[in-house]
Amino acid sequence: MFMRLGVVSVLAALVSLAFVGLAQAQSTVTMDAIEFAFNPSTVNVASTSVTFNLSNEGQFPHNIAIEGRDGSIFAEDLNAGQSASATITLAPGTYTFYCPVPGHRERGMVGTLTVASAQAARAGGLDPVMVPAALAVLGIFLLGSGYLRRRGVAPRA
Ligand SMILES: [Cu+2]
Repeated sequence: MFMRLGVVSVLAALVSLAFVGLAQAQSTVTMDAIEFAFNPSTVNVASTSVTFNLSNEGQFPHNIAIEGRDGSIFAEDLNAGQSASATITLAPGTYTFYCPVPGHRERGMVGTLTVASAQAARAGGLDPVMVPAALAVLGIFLLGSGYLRRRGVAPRA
């Protein structure tokens, strides 16, 4: 009975950690563009596949470009009131992003995007793929050891 309670609490702790891991793996950047700023202007993601949801809350056209990457994220600049979504792949690292419409970057439409590697995401939290895998392995191990214990051949825990 004592053993079973221990297993249940360990599993409960792992499941709650798994949810923490999923929360930290979020790879969607939701931003507003106004004159002349992105809000937020500092964003962190834990995936190399990054989805940008941009809503133009300003009067002028806006877009997003990333330093060192050709072209704008959205094929067309977003007009006032428009919103759009696009997904790009970025290697882990820290990037400067800005509005490519002439003059907007200089007026403040610039920000910082940090893409964490899977390894860094694990260090900061838990990897969303590894956690369920670890839970599955643990479950198989627990089931197996319980089975063996009933057979009287398991080593003492
Ligand atoms: Cu702009």
